[in-house]
Amino acid sequence: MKRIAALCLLCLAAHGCKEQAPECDGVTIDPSVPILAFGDLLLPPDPDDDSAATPNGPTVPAQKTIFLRAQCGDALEIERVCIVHEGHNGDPEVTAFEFEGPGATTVIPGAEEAAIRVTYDARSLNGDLDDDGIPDPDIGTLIIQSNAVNAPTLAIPVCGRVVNEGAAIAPQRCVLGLDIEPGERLEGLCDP
Ligand SMILES: [Ca+2]
Repeated sequence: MKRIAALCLLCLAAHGCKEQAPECDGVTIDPSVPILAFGDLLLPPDPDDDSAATPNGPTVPAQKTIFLRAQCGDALEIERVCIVHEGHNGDPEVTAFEFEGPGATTVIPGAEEAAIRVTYDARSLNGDLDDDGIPDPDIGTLIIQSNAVNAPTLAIPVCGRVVNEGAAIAPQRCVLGLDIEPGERLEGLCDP
């Protein structure tokens, strides 16, 4: 009887170890969401009062938060964070996405997480830039450069569109605006 009990304890211990220590060769980064899609938003009825939401839908500015969890023991070292995009309606002079979050060389201990809050704020309707009859969303990419082995350059699509109230238009596709392979590091994305 004693031998059976001892065997079972060994089983549990082995099982427990397997769950707590997944196979990994270094710290990994695990984003809470794969994309930040703001969807279709309306202009606020009073441009000077952002809190005056319309009854028919959410308005700009809008905010979403993504959490970055450090896994596999070691500390996650965030080197750079930025949002790459072409500006509202493709105009580089008009910023549509901004973020607040960890600055350069932020260290996140293993099993803890950092938050990045992204704001979408464009103050005119999105136009039809490619002449297919559908207003085109603003598409950006949130870039997180770190020492993570699974995604040293983590790229998160960020999308939003400002539309007329009651407009019946095709839903937007929120897709990554750059080519990156899993585990690949792209340098220079956050350089001005
Ligand atoms: Ca279009």
